[in-house]
Amino acid sequence: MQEDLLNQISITADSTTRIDGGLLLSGPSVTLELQAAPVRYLYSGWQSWSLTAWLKTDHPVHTPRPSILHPMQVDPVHVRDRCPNGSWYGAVELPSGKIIFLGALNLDTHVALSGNDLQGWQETRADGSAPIHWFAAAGDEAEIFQRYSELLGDRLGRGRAASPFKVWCSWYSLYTEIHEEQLLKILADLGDLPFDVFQVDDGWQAGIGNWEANKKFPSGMAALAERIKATGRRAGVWLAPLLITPSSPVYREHPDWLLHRDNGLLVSAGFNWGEPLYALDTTHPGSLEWLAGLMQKVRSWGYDYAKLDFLYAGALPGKRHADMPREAAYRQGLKVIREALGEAYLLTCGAPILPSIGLCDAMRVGPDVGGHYASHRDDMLLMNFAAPGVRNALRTTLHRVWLRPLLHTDPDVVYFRTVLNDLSSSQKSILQDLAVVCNFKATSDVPAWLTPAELAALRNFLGTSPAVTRLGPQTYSIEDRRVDFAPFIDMPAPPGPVTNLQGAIISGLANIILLEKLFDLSGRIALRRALRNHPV
Ligand code: 9PG
Repeated sequence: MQEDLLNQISITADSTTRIDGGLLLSGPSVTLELQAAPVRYLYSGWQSWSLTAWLKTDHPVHTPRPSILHPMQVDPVHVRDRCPNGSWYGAVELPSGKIIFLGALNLDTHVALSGNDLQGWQETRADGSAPIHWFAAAGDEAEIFQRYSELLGDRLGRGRAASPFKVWCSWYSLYTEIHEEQLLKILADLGDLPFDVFQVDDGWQAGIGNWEANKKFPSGMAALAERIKATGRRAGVWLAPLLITPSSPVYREHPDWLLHRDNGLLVSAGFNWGEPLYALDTTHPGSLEWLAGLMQKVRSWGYDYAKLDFLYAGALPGKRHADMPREAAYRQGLKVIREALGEAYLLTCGAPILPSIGLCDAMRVGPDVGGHYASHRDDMLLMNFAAPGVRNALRTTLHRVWLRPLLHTDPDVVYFRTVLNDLSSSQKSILQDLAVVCNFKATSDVPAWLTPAELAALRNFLGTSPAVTRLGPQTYSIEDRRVDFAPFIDMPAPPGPVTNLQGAIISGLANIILLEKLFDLSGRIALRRALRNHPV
């Protein structure tokens, strides 16, 4: 049946070979000429947080706001493309309901729908690089992705097979307001809850690019790892190793390690922590050596679970010490990191998807969750679906469950608490169901914030492994319950002209660095106040 459909499509490629489940095409650019105008397009976001979803083709292609966040939320190279498009792969749904898929088996590739042509091409070719291969298929979405994941795994490798850990992560309760004494209190309060990993998130470091304990961790990071391991758990730690901020020593001492533009200025990797962000050039021998040393240091402190974040920075477009395509350059850096981490478990986050396959054990496959479901500001004014929030996280994660044979798919944390949380009980449960579908369980809930019933629900969640079966697109059975995620992940209708104008104004303000800093500061003040009212 699917072969028939592919026979009806005229294909332009250097070569076409029939393989199990579809066609193997080769060539730096290929085209599938479709017979009818598609009704939906499967957008494939570049990195963990980027929107990935089936969207209607009669919706305009939107550019998320504000642009200052583009490098850290989407692929900045394609953010203003007007055709439906995505990184490495794309698919269309024809009016008949049939799905046609085109996916690259090489990095630095892109797919777009131009008129009725589904096109794939490689952005940059390195001299003498291997031929580019593509998988083209038609038919059932789940079967197509099953086959695509096999082909990718054969080329890029797979994570180490052991089952994922149950993780307590500090971020979604305490954010950057973590300190030693408070984390030790939580560690003690976790008691015999079956967490395998206690993961210290952002907030322990002296600075981004300055990976030493700050004043809030007076005993140091090795002592903390020791205390964690004494409870029988793995010690986990967060780092953003490929980011450099102006306040970090690397910025002052090794400007040549940073990713530059052709005009000699630095490539922006976004804006966060009240500072502009820059990227390490992962082809520079100096930065590679520094990265390996950093990973060895973290290992020597006793951490054997690394959440490495903001990794997209290594794959941004720019001028590199060694001239090579940006994703190949990133992969070279990740390989060095992986080797230096030895046996430690590696969770990648903010990571370009295909270039990370085979070099990590787990990957965050959606944007951050948060104590809210969705926001008018992000959905309607900014059209930003990479922003933190449960609906954004559900939507993108569900479209990436197909990666499960290749790595552990991290959907981000779930919540059981009512304290400092606006989610309804059905929103909390659907998020818990997502974690079960992804087979990755984590929370940031502070035991002291949980009622006895919430604590019992958390214990039950961690202690059980319900059977999951996929029933259809976005529908699963979990034990004997049918769970339909579709109503939870609808895309809001595009904004009207007035809302759009309001959004443009807000976005313009958000692009002003001083206002970004104020926004950051006001967030911190609100958080401190909330934490004062809710002691851990
Ligand atoms: C720590 C956090 C947590 C979290 C990560 C990541 O687009 N953004 O502005 C953006 C900022 C932060 C962010 C995601 C997106 O969160 O996903 O789990 O570790 O960093 O700072």
